Amino acid sequence: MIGSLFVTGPAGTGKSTFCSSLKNYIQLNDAECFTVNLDPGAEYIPYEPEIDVREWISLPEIMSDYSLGPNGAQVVASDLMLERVDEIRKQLDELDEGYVIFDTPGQIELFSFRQGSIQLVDALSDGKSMISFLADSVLSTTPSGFISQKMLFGSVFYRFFKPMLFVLNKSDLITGEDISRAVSWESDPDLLYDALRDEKQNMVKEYLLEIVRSFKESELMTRLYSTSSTEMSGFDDIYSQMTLFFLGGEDTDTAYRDE
Ligand SMILES: Nc1nc2c(ncn2[C@@H]2O[C@H](COP(=O)(O)OP(=O)(O)OP(=O)(O)O)[C@@H](O)[C@H]2O)c(=O)[nH]1
Ligand SMILES: [Mg+2]
Repeated sequence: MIGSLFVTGPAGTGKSTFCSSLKNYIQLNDAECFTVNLDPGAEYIPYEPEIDVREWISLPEIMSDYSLGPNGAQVVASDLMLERVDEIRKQLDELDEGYVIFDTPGQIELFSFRQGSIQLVDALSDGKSMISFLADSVLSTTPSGFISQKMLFGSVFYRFFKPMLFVLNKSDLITGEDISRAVSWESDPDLLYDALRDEKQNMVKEYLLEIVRSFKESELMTRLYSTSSTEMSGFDDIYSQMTLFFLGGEDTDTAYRDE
């Protein structure tokens, strides 16, 4: 394994399609790349995963065995995935050398908020791994919406303490101006602060301004990458960050948990 990337983000932000597009992009650049579906509840995925947890875990079976509804069954499925980690690992070890992209469940809390996911990520990575967080592009056009995505990003970061890629996915749905503005908010929190002060959100303004202040003090402000699977854009930046991290170059990982 050259390196692993876990693709996270809120439901419907395009995670599975992103996995598919990134895999295609990497293969077009003459590197091996494999995909692993870690979403037991996926009904349709837009790529052929080399490894698929649905081989071991069936949501309909969990619902009937445990008398659970779909959400309760997803929680049990997340825990059962941990019990299958050796089998997933065995299949990973049989793959050729290459990048491995992991698609995670639609409901962000099932993967990103659960303690067991740390063990899962560690067991399925060879030391170094990265996590991408796909933000909702339309939500991210307003300062308050951007902050809501950033808070979720922070929850994922503080769960895993891994190098993160903050991605404005489905960027084709918003204007070039919206993209530039969001990118500038990420690189300069003062601009986010000023934009937020101008937004008519009086009830919560003070609270959100405090959050931006705390972002400024933290490691949470990184860099925002925009991607679109529809336009096949932005994957060059994602891939170059992956090669930089996994194949050397700059030492980008010293602040993190497992290095
Ligand atoms: N416009 C646009 N639509 C996209 C893009 N990527 C994915 N979609 C669409 O968004 C919808 C959801 O895409 P998925 O890839 O299934 O998203 P997901 O985050 O994996 O969804 P869940 O796993 O159910 O949370 C599908 O209809 C995709 O065709 C994109 O870059 N641009
Ligand atoms: Mg998906």
